Amino acid sequence: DMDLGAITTRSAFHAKPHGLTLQYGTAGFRTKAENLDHIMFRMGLLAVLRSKQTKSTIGVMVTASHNPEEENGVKLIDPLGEMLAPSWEEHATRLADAEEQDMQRVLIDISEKEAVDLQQDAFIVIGRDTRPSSEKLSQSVIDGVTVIGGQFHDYGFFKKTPLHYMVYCRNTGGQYGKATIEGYYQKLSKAFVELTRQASCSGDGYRSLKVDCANGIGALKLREMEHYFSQGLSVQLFNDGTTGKLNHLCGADFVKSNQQPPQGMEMKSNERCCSFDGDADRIVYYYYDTDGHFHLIDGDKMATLISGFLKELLSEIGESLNIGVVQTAYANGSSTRYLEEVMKVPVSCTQTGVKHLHHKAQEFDIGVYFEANGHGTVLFSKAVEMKIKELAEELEEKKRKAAKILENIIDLFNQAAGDAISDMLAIEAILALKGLTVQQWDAIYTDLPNRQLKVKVADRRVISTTDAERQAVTPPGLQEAINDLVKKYQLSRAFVRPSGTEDVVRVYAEADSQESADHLAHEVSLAVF
Ligand code: NG1
Ligand code: ZN
Repeated sequence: DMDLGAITTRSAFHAKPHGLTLQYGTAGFRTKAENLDHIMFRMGLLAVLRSKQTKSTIGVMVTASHNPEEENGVKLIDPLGEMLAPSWEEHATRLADAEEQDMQRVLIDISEKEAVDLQQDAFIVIGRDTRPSSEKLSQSVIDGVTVIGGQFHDYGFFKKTPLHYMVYCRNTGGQYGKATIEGYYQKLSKAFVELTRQASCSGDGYRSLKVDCANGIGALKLREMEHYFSQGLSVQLFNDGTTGKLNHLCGADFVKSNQQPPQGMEMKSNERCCSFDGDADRIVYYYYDTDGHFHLIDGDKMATLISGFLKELLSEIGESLNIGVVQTAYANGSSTRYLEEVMKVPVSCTQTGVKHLHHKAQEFDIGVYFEANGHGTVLFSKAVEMKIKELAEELEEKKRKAAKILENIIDLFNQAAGDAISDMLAIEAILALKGLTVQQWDAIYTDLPNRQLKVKVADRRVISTTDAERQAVTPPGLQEAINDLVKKYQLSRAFVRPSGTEDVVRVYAEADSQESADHLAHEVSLAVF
């Protein structure tokens, strides 16, 4: 049973700042670290209730990903490594907002609504990023977990994705791979090394890559893992956290939003480089051409490379498995057009946030999903996995080869959630197998020039959207204003939506030239006020 008296007593040590209301958004709770102590304690409580209800291990990750170092956040991970179910997001918001005297009632209410068996055991796994505030905050999570009678394992520093993976493994009895970090690294590396062996090798030094680690967790993890895959790829790490500040002037978010290289990285022309974000679940590629122009290769182009490659393999093994790509409104218009019209791959658009993409991708035999900013992975249905295993044994040479490649590709993609290292190895393997240079990859299609802006408004929630966030419903008149502005430009498109992770409204515009995209974004941001 819940010892409500003890919970109330402990809760007083994690008091809620007066008047603070927070919402469980796309990425859980995020705000200034100093305002998060009570949230952490309460999410410890909630994770235990969720664990009892699902009779499974639940994950709690303390991180604010690419947000500035002073901020932090927390999110819960459901039994199969997935994002928290929507009804529980609402419980999280209610519990977070409850005043001290209402806590007991809210806890009882959630338990009753969700028919939680309070006698059931609960097990929670906890991970955190490298932010200075994360250690203390994860202690508050533990305080919540233990006071309500849960057991836990604290993994300490952790990349978000392996925590997803760990939750998945614990709940599926280890069939998916050993539930250890070591097991995860080995599985990825083995698949990668086998794939690169299957590639007919091109010139010297082809498989070396410069990686900007955003001064985050990716550097630690790559160092630990490097020796497992070094036969297939040598990585040179920059912004490895020894001197710089997390996500400061570096990392995937910086590179993508500023469309410029990170500081602290030496780049020669035509050299393939990539950036992770601070918690290493996002990756973007880029290079300088011989004229000194910077080329960004974002999530959309990764999705295109990957889905094109998978489609070729499927046609080689002659199976009519369906493959689809899932994007958001931020996907570059050129990528959508190329996927649909040239590659003839069905494309779906969902709301921002990987949970939406992940969910949609599960509808395909093979679902490739990426946000433009570099979050993503590939999901394979159980039926596909079985079919491929069969084919890898039985068929004639050519088909068997293709099936074997697919088998390794399946192992390479993290099925629980995207992971920068897993995506990086998959991309590197595909480039090697196809014998593509970074320029050839980039040349698949040309991005439409685009601009993203942030606008501060009094209350961003006055903006609501529909059609996967591409149309504004409120405030009245806003969508009409955007439509009129868009008409003034060629190949243009624009939309606005309230951010789920920052107190801003995001504006996106694309058009036939950078100047037009910049103008349009600026004009739309004026219409938001
Ligand atoms: P918000 O703040 O809701 O736009 C941002 C990213 C998402 C996702 C989340 C979670 C953009 C435009 N939005 O969400 O793609 O990465 O953070 O980290 O990049
Ligand atoms: Zn991230």
